[in-house]
Amino acid sequence: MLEQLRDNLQAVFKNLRGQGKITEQNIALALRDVRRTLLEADVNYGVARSFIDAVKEKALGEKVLTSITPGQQVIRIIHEEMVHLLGEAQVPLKLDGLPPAMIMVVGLQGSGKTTFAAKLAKQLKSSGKRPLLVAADIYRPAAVEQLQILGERSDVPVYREDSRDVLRICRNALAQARNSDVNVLIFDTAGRLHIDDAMMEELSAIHRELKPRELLFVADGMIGQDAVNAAKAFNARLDITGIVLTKMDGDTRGGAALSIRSVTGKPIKYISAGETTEDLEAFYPERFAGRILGKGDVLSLVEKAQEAFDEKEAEKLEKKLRKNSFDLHDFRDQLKMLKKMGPLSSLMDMIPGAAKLKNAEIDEKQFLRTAAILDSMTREEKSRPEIINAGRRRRIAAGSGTQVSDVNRLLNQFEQMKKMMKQMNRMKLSKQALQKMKNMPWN
Ligand SMILES: Nc1nc2c(ncn2[C@@H]2O[C@H](COP(=O)(O)OP(=O)(O)OP(=O)(O)O)[C@@H](O)[C@H]2O)c(=O)[nH]1
Ligand SMILES: [Mg+2]
Repeated sequence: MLEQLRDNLQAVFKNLRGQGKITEQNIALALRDVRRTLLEADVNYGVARSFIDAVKEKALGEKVLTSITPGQQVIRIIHEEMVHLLGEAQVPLKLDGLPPAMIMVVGLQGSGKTTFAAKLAKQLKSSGKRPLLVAADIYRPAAVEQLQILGERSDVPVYREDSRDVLRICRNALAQARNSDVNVLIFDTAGRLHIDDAMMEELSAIHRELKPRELLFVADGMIGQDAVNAAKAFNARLDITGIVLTKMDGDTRGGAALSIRSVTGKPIKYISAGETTEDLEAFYPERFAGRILGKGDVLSLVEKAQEAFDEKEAEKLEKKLRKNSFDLHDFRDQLKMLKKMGPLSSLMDMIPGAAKLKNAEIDEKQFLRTAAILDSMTREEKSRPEIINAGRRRRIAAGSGTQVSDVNRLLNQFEQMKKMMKQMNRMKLSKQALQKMKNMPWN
């Protein structure tokens, strides 16, 4: 999914990261590349422009240039802005209120409405709802049959009727639902080749009468800006409540995904990347941005570690971790290497979910204090931290010009770190990434 876009952005980022010192001009050049990449991915022109403007403004306003990792900061801002562009938070379906909740599925011909309706029905069913699919496409020959088959496959009932009056079919379906235990109705409507007035009026009529809680526009992710324009037109007529992006498994360039929220002001609620039920996922802007940016943060962290650590050291350490024989000698070595990697907070920022670890508060001064404490320990103490009793703690504190509480804190930190490393061990990362991440002393 979106490989081309991701690869192109990664190339720009690599360039940015490689530069120790970054000037305003470097940023401008990098952003020009990002903009070109977005346009190549078929992102709406206006959307790409305001995206770049927003990133530029933040980058120049946030003292990025004087930070120690300016390249990283720019990438972080791009990530933030991308999450913003995609809508920030996941927006769930509104199914509350008096049952049955009604979901109307609309969109251009062949965009994947019927497939989506069946997938959604199945997901809702497995989450305990009792859905009914309504065959409201009476135009395309075999459309009703198709829904019937997909419904059977999903084990969800289908309401169908031999009538040429769509509004009547929908009305009857609702009546039937009210007389049964059905609590979600999903209307699969007819596709249009273009925005067509008569058909749009038909949808409007259903919408006005039934007032469905959700009016989902299904957009074919492969057709890029055409999908965005169609979404805009549907939204203008029908005031949609959300968007479903389909065919994200194909060689979609990503333009529709990145523009549609901004152009319509409506949230993307689902993405579908294949033809089975499992391929339908709720849309999370943060995750999606992560995909586009290639989980860049974790990768860049690994890259950073690669620069500072020597391969052999890393292997040695991994062996120790495997055997769980990581001790304070290693801790001391880690601190030395860590110094080469720059400020801790910037590293923390790069690990998803590590922000909370900041409470561990390892600042630069403490860094030196920690090193002094470690240097005041005997070899044996470093190899077997468990022997460091109260008397030894007092001696170490005196020797390093610190307090016993500092020594205690360090030993606690070391314990925490070992625990984190164990957790890291369990993370499903590539072998190489794992190896590098385990080298992070502050874990
Ligand atoms: N690869 C892929 N194909 C999909 C996806 N969703 C739907 N399709 C395929 O796209 C084609 C059209 O899907 P339908 O669900 O029939 O689309 P529709 O919008 O209901 O079409 P009309 O009712 O004719 O307007 C079918 O061949 C589906 O199998 C998807 O996420 N990925
Ligand atoms: Mg259909």
